[in-house]
Amino acid sequence: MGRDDEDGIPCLWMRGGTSKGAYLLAVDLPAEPAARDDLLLRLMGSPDGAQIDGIGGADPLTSKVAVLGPSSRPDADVDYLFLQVFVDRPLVSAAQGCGNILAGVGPAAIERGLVATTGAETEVRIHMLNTGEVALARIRTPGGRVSYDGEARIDGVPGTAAPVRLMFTGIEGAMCGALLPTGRAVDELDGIACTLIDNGMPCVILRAADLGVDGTETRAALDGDAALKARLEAIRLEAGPLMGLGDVAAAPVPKMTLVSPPRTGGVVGTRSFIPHRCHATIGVFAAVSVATACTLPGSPAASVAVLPEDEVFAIEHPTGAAEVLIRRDAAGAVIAAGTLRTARKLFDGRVFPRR
Ligand code: NQM
Repeated sequence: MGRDDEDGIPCLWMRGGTSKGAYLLAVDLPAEPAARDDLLLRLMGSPDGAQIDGIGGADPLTSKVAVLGPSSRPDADVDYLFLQVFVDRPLVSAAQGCGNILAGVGPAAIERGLVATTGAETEVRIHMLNTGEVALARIRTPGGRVSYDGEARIDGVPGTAAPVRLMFTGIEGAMCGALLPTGRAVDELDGIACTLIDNGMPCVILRAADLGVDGTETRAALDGDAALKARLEAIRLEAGPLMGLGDVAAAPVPKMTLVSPPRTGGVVGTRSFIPHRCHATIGVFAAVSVATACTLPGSPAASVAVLPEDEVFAIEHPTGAAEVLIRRDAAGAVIAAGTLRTARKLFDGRVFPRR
């Protein structure tokens, strides 16, 4: 039992995009990963489906941690390690990044004095330790303070808030080493055409119709479909080694994303499994990976997608659409991506982990 268990740990509880999590400083946590993860499990209240004895929200989307520290590379301002704390398993994983929690990193880094403001808007270069890439975030900072209020709206979050613009380059193959780790836009797994892709997030992308659903079902309906989930998990376990991720039985990646024709004027419809529960919306890097798959001729996503005239890809999800910006070169290859998110400071205090 460490001193922190008695005195509490400084913690910012924030909404980042359509997720929520604890933003902690590396200096306040044990340096050794096993001890750190043990602390985070106790802090979130895992393993327990209700996370009743911790601050986790009993959902993978609200059981997230951002660990922040001074940048370890000269071309960035802050280091960000994302950790997924499993709800009902004693597991903490760094095997994925998170673009939603990323939206809160700039504000949290400024709040904690890791980054100084530079005017009405502050650009924060975020070194994403999970993948090694640097993301660029633009944060509103009038009068030297983070402003959370504003006019930006994202589907899945009620009301409006200050915009957080995020830009990424060089994220292809972030975890798998290549955009298409098998070298193909289509692989057949368990008789289903799949795209195994990683443009910031390892994803397996399959047509909903090929699995006997139409892709407009609610999150609850899909979560209740045990046969569908078993089939998806079988495909996922087969995909992991093919994607260079090894045995993924205890890993949160790859995500499994069902695609279908767009219904509300967007590019494509999605239902994303992360990986064992259906997402309420879709992850940021998952949306970038899906958008990229839509541009690959012959892929399951391309077969149902309606590509936009411009760079804005609206990726439809259960509660609306996530807009991602996809920049392509003359040959059609994706060279940069971005998105608009919002974030909000919900609570700043000390958290007392269960002993
Ligand atoms: O794909 C959930 C989320 C995410 C991850 C998940 C994310 C991303 O919505 O970048 O944002 O995929 O587990 O927070």
